[in-house]
Amino acid sequence: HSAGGDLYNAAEDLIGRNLAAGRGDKPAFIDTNGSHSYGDLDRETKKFASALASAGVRMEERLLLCLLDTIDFPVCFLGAIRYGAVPIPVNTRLTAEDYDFMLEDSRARVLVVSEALLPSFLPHIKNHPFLETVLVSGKDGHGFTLLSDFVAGQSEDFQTAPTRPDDMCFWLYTSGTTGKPKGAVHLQTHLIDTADLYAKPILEINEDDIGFSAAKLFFAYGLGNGLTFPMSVGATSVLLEGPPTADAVCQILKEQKPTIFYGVPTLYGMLLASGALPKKGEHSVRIATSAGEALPSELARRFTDVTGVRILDGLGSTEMLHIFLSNRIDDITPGASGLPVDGYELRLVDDDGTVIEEAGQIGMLEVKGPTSAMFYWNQREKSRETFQGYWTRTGDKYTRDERGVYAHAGRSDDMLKVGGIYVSPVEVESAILKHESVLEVAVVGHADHDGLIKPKAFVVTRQEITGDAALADEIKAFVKQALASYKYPRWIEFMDDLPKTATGKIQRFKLRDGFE
Ligand code: 3SK
Repeated sequence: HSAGGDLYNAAEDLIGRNLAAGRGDKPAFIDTNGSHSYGDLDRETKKFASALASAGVRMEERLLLCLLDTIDFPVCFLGAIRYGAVPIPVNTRLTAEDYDFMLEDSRARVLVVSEALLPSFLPHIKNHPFLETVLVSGKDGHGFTLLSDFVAGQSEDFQTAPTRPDDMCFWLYTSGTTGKPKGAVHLQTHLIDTADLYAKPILEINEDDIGFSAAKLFFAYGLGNGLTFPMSVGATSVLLEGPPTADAVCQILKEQKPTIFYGVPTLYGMLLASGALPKKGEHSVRIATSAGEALPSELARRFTDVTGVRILDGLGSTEMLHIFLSNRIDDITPGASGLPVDGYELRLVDDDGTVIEEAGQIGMLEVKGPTSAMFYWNQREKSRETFQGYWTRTGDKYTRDERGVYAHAGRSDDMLKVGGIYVSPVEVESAILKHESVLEVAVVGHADHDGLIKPKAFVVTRQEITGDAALADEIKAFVKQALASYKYPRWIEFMDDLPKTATGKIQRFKLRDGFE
C-alpha cells in the first residue's frame, strides 16, 4: 500500500495516488451538477475533515450517511475516513424504524442525510443521545445545518489521520432472517484490495474507463463499482442521483458513454422490457457486470443480442465487500457465477462441516480472502457463526463442476434476494400479520417472468373474511407502508391452511416453486 511505514489510510491512498499521477484536473465524478475533479475531491474531503474537527468529532466515532448518489457521498465517505472517523453508508430506501435502529446500534455522532430522505429520520431523531450533529445535503436544512454551510470556510490544509492498515475504516449494514441488521466492520485496506483483486484483473479497468453503476453507492457492490474501482486507476465515475429507471439508465448509456456498466439482474430485465436500450454502435460499454442474485442465462443472452455487450455475472457479499467469484471476459458460463477470483479461496462444506471434494455436489459456500469483515458490531454470536477463522460462511448453496465453475443452488436460510437486496421472509410475514384480516401467513420466493425472485405471500384470513383481489391489493399497500417498498409481496395466494410440522412450525419449503 502506498502510505509509508505502518500507516495506511484508504482515502489518502485513493485520492493521493491520482494527485501523484498528475490527475488533479481529471474528472473523478460526474453527477447531476457537473464534473468534480480529483483535485476538487482532495480539497473537499480535507474541508469536510477540518469541519469534523471543528465539530469536536473524535477518531473512530461513527457517521451515518444516508445519501443519494451525488458528489456529497464520496466527499463525506472519504472525508470521514481521512479524518479517521468511521462512515456508515446506509440503504436510502429504508423506514424510520430501520434508521432508528441503526442510529442506536452504531451510536453515530454525526448523521449526513440527503434533504429528500430527511423525513424518514425526523420521527426518532431526538431520541439519540449520541447523535450531536445532523447535516443535510441539499438546498434547505429544514432546521438542521446544511452540509454546504458545515464545510464553508473550512481549511483545505488537513493532515490525514494516522490510521493503520488494520484500523476500522467503515461499516455496511446487512440483514439476516431474524433480528436486526448487522453492521459488518471493514478495515482500511479492504477498499483497495477489492480493486486490486477484482476490478483490475477481471474488468481490466484503466484510467480511460468511464464507469456507471446503476447499483447505488451505499451497497457494497455499488461502492466498489462507483467509487473504489474508478479511483484506484484514475478513471471517471458517473453518478445517478435518482432511481435507476430504464429511462434514466438508458439516457446515461447514450449520453455519458460509460465504458463499464454495473447492473443487477432485475435492472437488466427492466432495461430489456423498456425497449429503450441503446443498440450496438449507440453506446460505448465494453463490459457489463451483474451481481446481487444469479443472472438468468436468458436475460444475459438477450442483453448481449441487443447491445453487443457481454455481462460478467459474479458473486460477492457485504461481508467480503465485493465479488470473489466471477465469470471472465473470455470465459463465461451462462447461468453460473464462474471461477474464484485470484486472491480468494473457495470451498463447499456439507451440513457436518466436512469439505466436499467431489464435483456436482451441493454444499454451503465458504470463502477465504483478505477483504473479509472483522465482525458484526455488537453481535458476538452472529459474528461467530459467519466469521470462522480464515473462512467466512456465505449462506449460499453452490455446486462446483469438474472444471471448478460454481453455480448457485439456493440459500441455506430462507433469505430472499430481491433486486440484489436481502429480504427476510420473517420480516414481511410480521408486517402482513399486523393486517386485521390476516390470521396466518408464510412468505417465500417466487420467480417472475424473467426468472427473478420476488416475495410471494400465502395468507390464511380470519374467520368470515374472504380472500379476494381487493384484499390482496390492500395487504400489498399495507406492507408497502410498513416496510421498505421493495419488500412487499408481489403475489398473494389465499389458503385455508398452511403446511405445518407436528409442532406447528410453518413449512415454508413446501410453498416454494417446484415442491410437489
Ligand atoms: O450480492 C452480491 O453478489 C454482491 C456483490 C458485490 C458486493 C456485495 C454484494 C452483496
